Amino acid sequence: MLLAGCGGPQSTLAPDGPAAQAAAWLWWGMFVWFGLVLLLVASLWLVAWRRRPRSYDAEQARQVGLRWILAGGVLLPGLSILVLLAFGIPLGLRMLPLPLGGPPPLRIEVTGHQWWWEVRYPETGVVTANQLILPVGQPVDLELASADVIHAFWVPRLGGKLDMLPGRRLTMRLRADRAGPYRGQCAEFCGSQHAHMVLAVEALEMADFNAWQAARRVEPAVAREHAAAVRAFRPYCGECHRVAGISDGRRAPDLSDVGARPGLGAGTLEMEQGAMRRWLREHQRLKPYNGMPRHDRLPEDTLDAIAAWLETLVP
Ligand code: HEC
Ligand SMILES: [Cu+2]
Repeated sequence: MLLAGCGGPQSTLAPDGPAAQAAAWLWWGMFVWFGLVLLLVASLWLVAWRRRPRSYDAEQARQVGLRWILAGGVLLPGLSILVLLAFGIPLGLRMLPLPLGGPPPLRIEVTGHQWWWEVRYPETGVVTANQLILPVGQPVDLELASADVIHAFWVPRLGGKLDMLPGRRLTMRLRADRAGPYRGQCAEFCGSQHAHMVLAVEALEMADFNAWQAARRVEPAVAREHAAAVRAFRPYCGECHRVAGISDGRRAPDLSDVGARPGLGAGTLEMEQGAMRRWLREHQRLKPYNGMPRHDRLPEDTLDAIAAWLETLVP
């Protein structure tokens, strides 16, 4: 059980990029150094325990006490902090968005909402939610912000953690060295559904990434069997949600590619058979107090028709 945190999709100890590698080194450095300090203190304690007590007069006792305070309370912590700074500052520099020699890195805007993630690619105008698609092997500058309270961006296998603050944009540079899914999680308590604020990260080979961006710029045509669902969606759901070419709501996750997401409700439901229908009917039970009202006004078969259409929205 003690080793359970040492692996898996969200482990800092399984880094897959330079920023995460630096954080992992720092972790191991701290582990070794504090292990040594623990050993030292525990050995001193054993020695003190086994030794016969000596008798001091008041002045000697003051001297000995002072020596321990200086060594154990000033020197040892001071040295520990110096070692950590000497080790940590160069590693920290690797996480900063410093200018590179070549062309500037790809920019992606990630905004935290209670309780979902908005993801924008300003260069192409592509928007998605609750998932972050990255190219492999490329440095990426994530511009982090919040629309309401303080959230924190953290994909432990790719990099450090950075707060997302209302009214400010902070930049984090990441690079994923391997293709594949990673898991991120809001890392600053942001309300009752904070735990249901998972970010599905997917690193794609450059060609696949470009293909995804290109596919996302084509507005999907609506098949005839979904026309009624779209008519019901546009005036009500469309107030909050955007679907490219259909509606332009900005208060809720962009749904233009919702059918291709690995989950719904930022990690609340896996995207499996029937998940969309279940989410639309039961979202306030599955994720209480989330920002979407109950859809009681809509007949259930309309809701199911909308779910069937949304499932077809894949890039
Ligand atoms: C008042 C605004 C509002 C309205 C109206 C609204 N939604 Fe939502 N919707 C939200 C918010 C906010 C979320 C994010 C909830 C969360 O995960 O915390 C959401 C989430 C969703 C999601 C999950 C997206 C994802 O990636 O996890 C789907 C699907 C969805 N809504 C569909 C609909 C449909 C269909 C309708 C109309 C029947 C609708 N919504 C009406 C605000 C709204
Ligand atoms: Cu949070």
